[in-house]
Amino acid sequence: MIRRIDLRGRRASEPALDYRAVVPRAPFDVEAAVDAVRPTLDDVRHRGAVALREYASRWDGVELTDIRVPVEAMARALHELDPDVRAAFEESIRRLRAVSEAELETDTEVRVVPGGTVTQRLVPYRRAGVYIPGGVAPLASSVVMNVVPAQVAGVESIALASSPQKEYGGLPHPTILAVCALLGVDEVYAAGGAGAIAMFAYGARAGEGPDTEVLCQPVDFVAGPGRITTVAAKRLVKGIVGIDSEAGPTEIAILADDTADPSYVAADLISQAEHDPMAASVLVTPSVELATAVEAELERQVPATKHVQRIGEALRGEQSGVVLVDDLEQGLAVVDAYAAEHLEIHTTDAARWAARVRNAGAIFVGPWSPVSLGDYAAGSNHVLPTGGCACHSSGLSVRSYLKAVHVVDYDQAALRDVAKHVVALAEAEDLPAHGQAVQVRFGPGTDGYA
Ligand code: HSO
Ligand code: ZN
Repeated sequence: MIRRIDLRGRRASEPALDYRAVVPRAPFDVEAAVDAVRPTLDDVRHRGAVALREYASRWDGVELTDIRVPVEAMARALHELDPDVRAAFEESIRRLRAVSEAELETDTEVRVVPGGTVTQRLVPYRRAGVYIPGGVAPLASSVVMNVVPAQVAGVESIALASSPQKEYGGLPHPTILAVCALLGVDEVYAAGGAGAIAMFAYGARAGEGPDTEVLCQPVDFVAGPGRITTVAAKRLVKGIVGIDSEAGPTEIAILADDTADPSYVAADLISQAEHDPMAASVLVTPSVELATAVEAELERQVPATKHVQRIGEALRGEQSGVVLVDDLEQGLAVVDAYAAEHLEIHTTDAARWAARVRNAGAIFVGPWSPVSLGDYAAGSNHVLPTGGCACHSSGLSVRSYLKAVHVVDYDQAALRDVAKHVVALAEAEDLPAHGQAVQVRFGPGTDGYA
């Protein structure tokens, strides 16, 4: 069901960095998809809604008259939402909002010298576009995860797109629409994948030609998960707009010792395998007994799951495995090299091991903090870096929707005081006009001259 990778005894000869080469990793070649989506982006850029309607017909099998979803559709979806599911979303929103509000940083003003300050002002993007995939599993929880931090950051205009569903008369999935209503997002489009990303980046007109009315204004920042084509489209528009980190197939790594409960470990490995045949489930343990017990649990639990086919494929895939290590110290080096999107720690002193982890999208400590809790209702965000990107990137948060602007405010005396240094540095770089721009403010013979 799941392969074993035995790293025992190999630590001395291989520094931690080499573990990157031996840990299992899903092939996810975004570059290969870039060329395939480029024509779609150009098409939407030039033909706006006309192109989006053609794609809806070709890819989603629906004939759309309107790409923009009427607000009544959102209200209706919320009205029809199962009350238990509504209560669950409300709690999920409440927790993430509480965490996000606490994370909102304030501006920092530094008085560098008397009369000279530099302030870092945090400014939200004016307008953000959120894309939510609507296909196999309509991830309505991702609406919460993308929209709540944007709202807390103060983004004043939020547009959301999700692919039109034949089953629902060409509207996005009703649960997605209901969550939009719960969050007060009223600008929603029935547009999928690369087409939606192009619409956000370039804006789109309702018809062909520059005189037709605008369907969607361009945004400053695009967030949201998607298939490889959506990721490729985001890579192509990066620079025209800001984007959140590129998200590939989901990953879970579990660092566990012999105190771990094999049924919990197996269930958690299965939970993320449920997303995608390409999802990665990795157990790292020094305990052969635990490894054997977890493998037995997988054999027992997987056949009872609803999505047995894709779970089986994910667990059998080259991206998944049970990694045997000499001890937890080596295990820590391995999980750090792997840099999982989600890392669970099931060991004695789990919090102490967790504190030593450098690379992970999010860390789940102990037996009562499974990844599924974080997926829905912990208060943390489930949009996290995958594919080893946790070495350099963070999960989505309020900070993702803010940019920092330095505001420089010096008075005459403070500028005069530093003028000679500015002039010296300008001359060292052979850019004397830079120095002159300071010197011109002070007459000859003042301290402003070098
Ligand atoms: N585990 C996914 C998020 C998700 N799970 C949404 C269920 N719904 C990536 O972190
Ligand atoms: Zn999940």
